[in-house]
Amino acid sequence: LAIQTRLAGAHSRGDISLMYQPLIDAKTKRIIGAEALMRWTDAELGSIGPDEFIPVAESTGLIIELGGWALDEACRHAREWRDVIPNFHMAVNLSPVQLIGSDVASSVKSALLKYGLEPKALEIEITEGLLIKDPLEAEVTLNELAEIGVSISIDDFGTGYSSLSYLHRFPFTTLKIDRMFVMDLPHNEGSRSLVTAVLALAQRSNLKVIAEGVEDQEQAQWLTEQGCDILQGYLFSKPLLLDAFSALLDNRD
Ligand code: G
Ligand code: G
Ligand code: G
Ligand code: MN
Ligand code: NA
Repeated sequence: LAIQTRLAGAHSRGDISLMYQPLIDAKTKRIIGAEALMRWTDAELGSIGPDEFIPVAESTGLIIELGGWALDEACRHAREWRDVIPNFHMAVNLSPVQLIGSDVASSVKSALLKYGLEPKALEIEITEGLLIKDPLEAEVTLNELAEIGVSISIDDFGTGYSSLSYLHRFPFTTLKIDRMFVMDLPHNEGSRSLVTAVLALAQRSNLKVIAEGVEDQEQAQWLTEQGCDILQGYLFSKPLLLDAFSALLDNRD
């Protein structure tokens, strides 16, 4: 309850921020984008992770305000960073609550227009919860987003209950392999065959693949050899504050 009360005023106090984790082109090992990740530091409660406060924000409906702000903020910086890296794209997490309970296609359109950002510079990440709970509503909203021309990725792929048929039913452009499957690569036989199968499926379906939680060179090399497009993880960088991310782009070789 303390969390719920404090969270209600967090945004207006300026206690909510975004961090940016680099997305790395597997072939060139260069930064080609970022995932925006929300952070909350409260004066009384300290720093609280999104795994803890996002569910609270979802159950109170506050996620619509917070998520709308995050979308705007991420688009603003994507526009700046696109001047530094021509094909830069920004990935933003959207909660199922935003997808169902708000006109998210309009918010996306406004944010792109406001900052003069090309649709393909924005990638919307969604988890599969929504697809299971309300597939009809999800289909309508995701088709609206696809119509705008933004990329749509399925986050945490492999951890939930989505069947492979979802990949065809919904207009996904990108699949993010959850770090649970990346963690034991390349030595664990089970992870290896799962990731190989996912990459083959993605190639046949024209989906881009991002591997999350890449922590060592061996994983990066194996994933690159198998045809994974984009790598994300502590090997390259942890999520960074705005200024640190800008500095990384300015100082790249
Ligand atoms: O060297 P530094 O700690 O700033 O690099 C952070 C990480 O970002 C490195 O692991 C590096 O591999 C990765 N990276 C990806 N693309 C680039 C780039 O274009 N320039 C630099 N300097 N680092 C990059
Ligand atoms: O940043 P971290 O890796 O700790 O994120 C943990 C979880 O919180 C991830 O599943 C991530 O998708 C989610 N998350 C982080 N930022 C946001 C956000 O802005 N909106 C939503 N809906 N989820 C987020
Ligand atoms: O949206 P999603 O749940 O995928 O958010 C990514 C989460 O994974 C963030 O909380 C981020 O801080 C975390 N993360 C990013 N890279 C790594 C990594 O290499 N290892 C681990 N353990 N966590 C990571
Ligand atoms: Mn994500
Ligand atoms: Na994920």
